[in-house]
Amino acid sequence: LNGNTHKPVNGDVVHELDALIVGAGFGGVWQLKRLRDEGYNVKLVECGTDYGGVWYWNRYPGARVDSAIPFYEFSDPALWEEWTWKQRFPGSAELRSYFSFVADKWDLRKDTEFETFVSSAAWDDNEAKWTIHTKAGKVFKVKYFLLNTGFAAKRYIPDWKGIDSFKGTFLHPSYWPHEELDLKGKRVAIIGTGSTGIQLAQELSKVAGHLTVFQRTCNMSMPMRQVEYNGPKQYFPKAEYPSIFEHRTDSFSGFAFNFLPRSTFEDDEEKRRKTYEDLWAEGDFSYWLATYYDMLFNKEANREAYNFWRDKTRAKINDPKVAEILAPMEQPYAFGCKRISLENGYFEIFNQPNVSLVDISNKGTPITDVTPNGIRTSEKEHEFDYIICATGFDAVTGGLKQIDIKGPSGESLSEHWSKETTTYLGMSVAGFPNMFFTYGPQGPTALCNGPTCAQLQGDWIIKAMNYMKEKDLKKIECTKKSEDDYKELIWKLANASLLPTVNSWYMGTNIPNKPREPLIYLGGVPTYYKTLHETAANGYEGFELS
Ligand code: N01
Repeated sequence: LNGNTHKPVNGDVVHELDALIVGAGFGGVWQLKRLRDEGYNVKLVECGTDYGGVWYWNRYPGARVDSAIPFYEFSDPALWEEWTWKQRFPGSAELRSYFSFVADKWDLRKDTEFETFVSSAAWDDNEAKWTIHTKAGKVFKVKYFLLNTGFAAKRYIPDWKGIDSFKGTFLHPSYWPHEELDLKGKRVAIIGTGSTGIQLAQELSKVAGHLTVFQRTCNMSMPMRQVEYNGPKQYFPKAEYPSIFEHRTDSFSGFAFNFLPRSTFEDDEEKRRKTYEDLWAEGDFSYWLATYYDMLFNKEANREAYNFWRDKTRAKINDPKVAEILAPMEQPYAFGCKRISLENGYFEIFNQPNVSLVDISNKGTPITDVTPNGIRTSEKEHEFDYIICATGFDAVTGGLKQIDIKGPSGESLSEHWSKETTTYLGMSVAGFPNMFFTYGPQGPTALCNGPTCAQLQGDWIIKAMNYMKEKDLKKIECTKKSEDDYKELIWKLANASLLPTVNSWYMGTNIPNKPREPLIYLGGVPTYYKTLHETAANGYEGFELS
């Protein structure tokens, strides 16, 4: 380490830095690059063995981003002028190659420590610094504690009885083995049909002897129009990139598209149908995030969007009983209020003889336990060699709460958030000075393209740190009032939409006993960006600086 070190009385070597960044995904990598450019003495620590964040961990077959390039990359010309993608929606391995390229280009490795899990952090008010401990016993003392742990740092596996008794292999996809698994001819179960379950099912249906998909709730997944590139030509000419990157923050979700400036029923049926067909044909999130502006807010408008999706989807499925489980005639929940996935032949796999679907909703045959041979539902025991538990994450807050972070009062972040999650601007918490996080609770997070959010929030944090430096200040902390007001805003925005009507990780309801609350800021990226800008322009309004 290049930072100053000294030995305190207890014998620990303490590494002194301006800032410690946790997490080597888009957020952490951007901050390391930017803070170093600004002259800060800073390190990045990561518990994996390489860069990539979710793409480091999620290497299951078929893992692929469903945000198109060039939106899903950094805006630095030093990168995009040289880098070319092989696919419009790159796979996990290509994304890891991209991160390696970025690390070399920005010379990040000398300031990154891998296999380093931050286990605790405590604020010392006298010194106005964080003391941070890693699992391996390393100690850092820093002015700023910058958490970029992402929304999916803590896996979730339901506590079914008998999991440990299973004699085959039980896997969570985000811990997929680095060596290839030979599933040829094997009996494979996938539990869960979120983005992960869908991507895995598409791939494993090609190799498994028999694949059984256990679905509790249908996924209103839409087609992904993949494009392959064999040379420098990309989806958009590179000459357009500066403008594309500049305008990412003008879009509700940090891409290039915005909702249509008219409501669903302003168009007659024919025009509406044509609009839906055009958006559908684009093959990315357009049908979700570039459709009529009232789709996420008005029940009837939402039903119209659902019905179009349902009919398109049912047309792909041969067996009407299977179609009724995958795309019910009666709308089961508000379209787009649970994360939409992009699929590539997912629904068609259920026409194959080696694939079956089990409805584990309350209307079907729920899972009762895991047995030595497989999975028991309320109907029967299903036997497997592999059980893949694609049941998601203690999303958004789980990764932060699993670190024992204590503010000056001695209260931990986990205690602070035990009944409800409170933040200011989705980046800071009252009682936890000089600590910021990105892509976390009450930011645009899940409704924002990852790199857009990483840059937007990272730049704001760095600007705040620069302001502190200029004014020779030591401590920045949001007030309880600003936190309370912000929470009210989060609820107000959510309540104006259909989001709270649906169970999903957006609302924290995927984890038993987790508070039911909106974890995402629903005002859209442009409004969020404006708020951040105004807060900074007003001398960091809502924060106490000393
Ligand atoms: O997790 P999920 P994920 N019994 O929480 C089911 C991003 N991502 O890993 O809907 C039975 O979405 C659960 O059922 P239900 C993306 O943002 C992106 O798939 O709660 N089933 C659901 O079907 C995504 O949203 C990409 O009824 C249980 C599934 O498990 C986020 O990561 C790729 C259950 C969990 O789905 C998380 O996705 C992958 C139980 N007790 C992920 N508990 C791309 O970019 C849960 N389930 C493409």
